[in-house]
Amino acid sequence: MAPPPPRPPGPGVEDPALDEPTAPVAPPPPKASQQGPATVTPTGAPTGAPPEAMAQQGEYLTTAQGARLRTTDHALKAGRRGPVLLQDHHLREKITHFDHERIPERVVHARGTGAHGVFVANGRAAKICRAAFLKKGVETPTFVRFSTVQGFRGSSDTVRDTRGFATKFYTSEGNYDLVGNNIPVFFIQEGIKFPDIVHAVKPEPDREIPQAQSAHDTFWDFVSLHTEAQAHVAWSMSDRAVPLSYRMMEGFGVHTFRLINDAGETSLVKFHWEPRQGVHSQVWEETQLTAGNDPDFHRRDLYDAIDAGAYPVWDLGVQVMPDTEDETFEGIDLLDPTKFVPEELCPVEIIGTMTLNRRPINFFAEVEQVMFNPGNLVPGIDVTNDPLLQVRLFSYIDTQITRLGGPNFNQLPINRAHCPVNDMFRDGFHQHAVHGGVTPYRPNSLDGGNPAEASEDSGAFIDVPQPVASGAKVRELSASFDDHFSQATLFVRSLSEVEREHLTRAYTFELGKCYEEAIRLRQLQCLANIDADLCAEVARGLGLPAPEPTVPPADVEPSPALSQVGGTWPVAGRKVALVVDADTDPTAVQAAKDAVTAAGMMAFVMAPSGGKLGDVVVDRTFLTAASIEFDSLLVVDAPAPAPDAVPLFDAKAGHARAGRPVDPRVAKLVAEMFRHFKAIGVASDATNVLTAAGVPEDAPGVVVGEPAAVVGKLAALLAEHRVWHRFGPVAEDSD
Ligand code: HDD
Repeated sequence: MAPPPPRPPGPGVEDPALDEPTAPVAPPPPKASQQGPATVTPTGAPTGAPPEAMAQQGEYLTTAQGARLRTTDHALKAGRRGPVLLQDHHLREKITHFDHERIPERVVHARGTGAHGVFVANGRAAKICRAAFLKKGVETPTFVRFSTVQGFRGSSDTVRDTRGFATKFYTSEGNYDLVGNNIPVFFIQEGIKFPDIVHAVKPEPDREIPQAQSAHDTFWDFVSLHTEAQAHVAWSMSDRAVPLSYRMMEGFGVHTFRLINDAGETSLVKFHWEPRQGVHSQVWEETQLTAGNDPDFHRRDLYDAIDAGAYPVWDLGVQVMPDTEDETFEGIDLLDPTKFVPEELCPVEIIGTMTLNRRPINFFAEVEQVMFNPGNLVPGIDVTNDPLLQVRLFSYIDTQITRLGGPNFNQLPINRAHCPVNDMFRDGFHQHAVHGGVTPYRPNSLDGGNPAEASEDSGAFIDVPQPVASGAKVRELSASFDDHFSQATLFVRSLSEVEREHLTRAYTFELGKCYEEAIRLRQLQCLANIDADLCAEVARGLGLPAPEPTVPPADVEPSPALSQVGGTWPVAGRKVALVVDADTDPTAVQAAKDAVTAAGMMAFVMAPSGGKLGDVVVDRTFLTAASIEFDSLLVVDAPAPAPDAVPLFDAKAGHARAGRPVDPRVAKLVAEMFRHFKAIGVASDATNVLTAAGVPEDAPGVVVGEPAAVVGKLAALLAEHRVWHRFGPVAEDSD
């Protein structure tokens, strides 16, 4: 029989556990890779305190007022067994603070991930733009937040969705925010419709489902009625909406912006971020498995890569177009945000490079509290009359008042400009600055006239004096906005065969999830106007008739630049799993690992259980890892089943097809990677894993040989991202 628990000490008896104060411990210094942005006051003066001094100070636990605390584990009570006293000021401050820890999540783009970086200009933009940060060789600190749009803050990373790509440049002339997406067109032409599209895509209001999905009635109801959305929808149904990682996404400023140079000449531009890592996506089944296996997949991937020193790099490019009176280029209305300009018509010129090299120190303080605003502009960059952009200029400041609790959000360290700020804004909730002087107005005589107004020569932001069209006030758009289908057609016809197949399945899947047949039929009508074959294929999948077009599909020239397939890309930072058994020779494992690392990729040793094999650390076990985590696989040794070690998996299933039995978790891993078009390497004496997984030894993208030699072939396959021809000319992913 177990001994009875010790009796609590009676009234007035000291509890020995309380008697021992804990030994003083200095706060942990921030890691070298995690320095915060320069800390300056909102008026630009250095605070004199390093960033970490804003957080934990001193060795002792204190109240918020700095009084040292005896304990934070026991409330003040009227006797050991008595009620808790209202008098306990520390208890109340602790619980009150906790009660208010959560802030409203972003109304869109709630789920996101951020990192610090640096942008280096190559100077090629200087001829079109006077911005100081675009002059040759200038280095500018940046902070980027990637996001999904539709889901809640706790939703999964790998849902089908547009991704946000928002960059803050802390320039010497003020903060410049490029608040873009990974898709170059937008759902709607006017900002006034933004609440409507967001209401339509968010979970339906009666049951609040589905989470982070567009595959439901209200979304398709909206986009089939507001047919201007069809181009963005086509991109959303493509592989672009299921990126493999944030590192492998393009970014687009979407709108056309107006740049002005030192000579006062203007041009119209579209911004592009081009990842050096290539533009790569997951296949559909992979996204679904990832959502369950690792909902934080994209966040983890970004931070793992930065920690491993595989810093992601993007080139910033511009398409430069003449600033003509009608603001069109090759017949494309540059003010219509549902249109993009094909690179074949206007090439992208690279003007600088951004490297993300630092994780946030504290996710809430930085990623959650960062705010972006398309109106954060610097001299040389101005907006256009794009009716979507114009409304954004209002929305982003307004939303922070609720989200960040008042008008002083620009004073938060992550949002502060790195140049002097002297703004005459005063007071308000959460005012951090101790403003001196008596004249937050100007002109004044009492503070010596400070602050002064700048001239163009002293760096003032001058709005481009663009003529405004005269005419009556109207709630209308120009006729060029009426073309809703031609760019969807252009996009669809530019895809490779495998991408086109994925697109068809995505439309069929999403519309198949709608309950209302009228909505499916209406969207099929839109597809008929985009591309008759696509419409017919989707209609067949839905078991519905394909309608005739109401507008004949446009006769467009495809843009090969839109396809993600057919090139080769660097393999640096790609992830390779090395499968070994519990008794594999550590020398062989180390040799395989060295070969993977030498090829610039990341190696993860995967074994039946954790610990070490000789001196080689086991990074993943068969229980903790999943195929979705890796880009490629090398079976160094075929692991036999170990039923005792796998209580969460039915070890009797799946391994007994033929040959030596194989751990079924490895057979599953290989089968999934095979279905997902991933390159698979197998040591010559481990081919029984292929048999167990039902994978033919001579299938495309399966390499058998000595592990070190196999690595080179895997790298070559990985450079093409996936083995798309594995299942014949048209790919068969398994959804
Ligand atoms: Fe927006 C957030 C991108 C149209 C209103 N938007 C937000 C973010 C990105 C974009 C990347 C996340 C910023 C962050 O990480 O904090 N939004 C776009 C793009 C658009 C666009 C590329 C079209 C080209 N947005 C748009 C319109 C409106 C908004 C038309 C309103 C009329 N967007 C917002 C917002 C958000 C936002 C509600 C939510 C949180 C925030 O701003 O700070 O104000």
